[in-house]
Amino acid sequence: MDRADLVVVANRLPVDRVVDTDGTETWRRSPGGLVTALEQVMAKTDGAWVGWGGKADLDIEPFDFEGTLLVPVPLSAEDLKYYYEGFSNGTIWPLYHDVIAAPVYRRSWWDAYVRVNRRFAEAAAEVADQEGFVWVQDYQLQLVPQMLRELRPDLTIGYFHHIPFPAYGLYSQLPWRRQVLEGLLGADVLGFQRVADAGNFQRSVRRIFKYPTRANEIEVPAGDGGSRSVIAAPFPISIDAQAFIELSQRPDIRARAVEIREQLGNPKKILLGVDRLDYTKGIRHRLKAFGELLDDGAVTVGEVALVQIASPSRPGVEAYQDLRDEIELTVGRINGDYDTMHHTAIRYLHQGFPREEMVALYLAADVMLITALRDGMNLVAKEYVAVRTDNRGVLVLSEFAGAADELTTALLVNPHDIDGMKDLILRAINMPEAEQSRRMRAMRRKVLENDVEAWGRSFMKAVDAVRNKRATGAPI
Ligand code: GDG
Repeated sequence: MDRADLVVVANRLPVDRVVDTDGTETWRRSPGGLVTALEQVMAKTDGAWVGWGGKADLDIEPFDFEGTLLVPVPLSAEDLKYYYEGFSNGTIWPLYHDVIAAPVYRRSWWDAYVRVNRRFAEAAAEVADQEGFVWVQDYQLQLVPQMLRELRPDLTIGYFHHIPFPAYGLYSQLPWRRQVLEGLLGADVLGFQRVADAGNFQRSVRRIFKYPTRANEIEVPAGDGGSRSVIAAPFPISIDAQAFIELSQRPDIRARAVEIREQLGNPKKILLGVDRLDYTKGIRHRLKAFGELLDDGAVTVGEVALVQIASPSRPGVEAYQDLRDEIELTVGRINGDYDTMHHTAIRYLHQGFPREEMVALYLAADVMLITALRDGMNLVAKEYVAVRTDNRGVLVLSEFAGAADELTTALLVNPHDIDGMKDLILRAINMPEAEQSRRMRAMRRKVLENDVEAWGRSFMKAVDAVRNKRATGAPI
């Protein structure tokens, strides 16, 4: 097998399997954000990508896709149930999002997590070139850095954590808290979304292992009696802002934005929510605030419409099934109380849409509502801002989303404070254009300057610093 000097390891490969009308199976680039985020980094070298192919028991040989070697990792139905739906999304996801839902601690899930992480580490060890760089992605693979270091001490290893890292008081619940930290500390560079996430991680390391830390560096004892320094720092992820701007300029997409408003019955103000259907996103809180505004008579159906896209997510996990039921009951009640023959209060769509349609929705929306209870970054916030080239529109943004650290001129909201959220929604609906423009301009500057390419560059700069020090034999 060809070896690669840059290897990305992620839960999923960056492609989806598609079956043509004649029954032949091909691969298509997935629309996901991670793919675009890493595209520019990958384009510069002969890269490989290790990940699951998207179907249980799919066991196929590595293959080339548009210049990248894709290395499929087979996962059985049981692996998916225990490692993916179980430990990743039933234990780590809720624990790391401040226990919004109760994490479940099950030893059989942990065993599967260890087993599957080892499989990913072995696949990466096999494909990485001598002294190459391996970049591990996200919470499903926290043990891979250390496993990989043991297999291949010559490699430089990076890890990026897309979700929050919780405070020690919560993290310490995890029965395997030592093993997970050891796994992560196998990396040379650990990237987090916010300053607070990197800080929480460092504090957990200090509390559990007593390793000394200085600024972004952690001194980890090495086997030879010496030590090795691990960088743990914030690298806030971003979007391909230019690609979104280009879409927003397309005449067909602009026409579609106008059409969306017409199809909603030409309300004066369109409010929009776009989320994976996930309990971290605060969809229930948003609906509660909007429902109360209708009850109070502060907004009226026909004048204001809320469009809520809730893209289907993790349907195999019980908490997601319950959330869906709860949201659909609430939407049904509100619409039942307030819809007319011509207008709806909430246009709720439990569907995924092409990116073009998402951009048309962003263009149509006067107010974007992001009310996550906890969110690593929230790319939707940055996408909305990027496409508002006329500097109009209002972003209501949760303080608990990573994006709030950068988009400081959004209307920042505490989604737990329903009265506060109602006030802010009204303020957004009534905001004068001059104020919209002042706030939006500042946010657009941030997103355009700190796009995903800049994110990749800054992470790679930290990696190169480690590699250079190693090459010159200087202590890291
Ligand atoms: C995790 C972290 C962090 C959504 N529905 C559709 C669709 N989307 C796209 C959005 C956006 C992406 O999916 C969602 O990204 P978010 O950042 O909002 O949230 P998560 O999925 O939870 O992502 C998060 C992120 O990783 C990156 O590090 O920011 O905090 O939780 O790009 O536009 N895209 C299309 N159709 C849909 O129906 N085409």
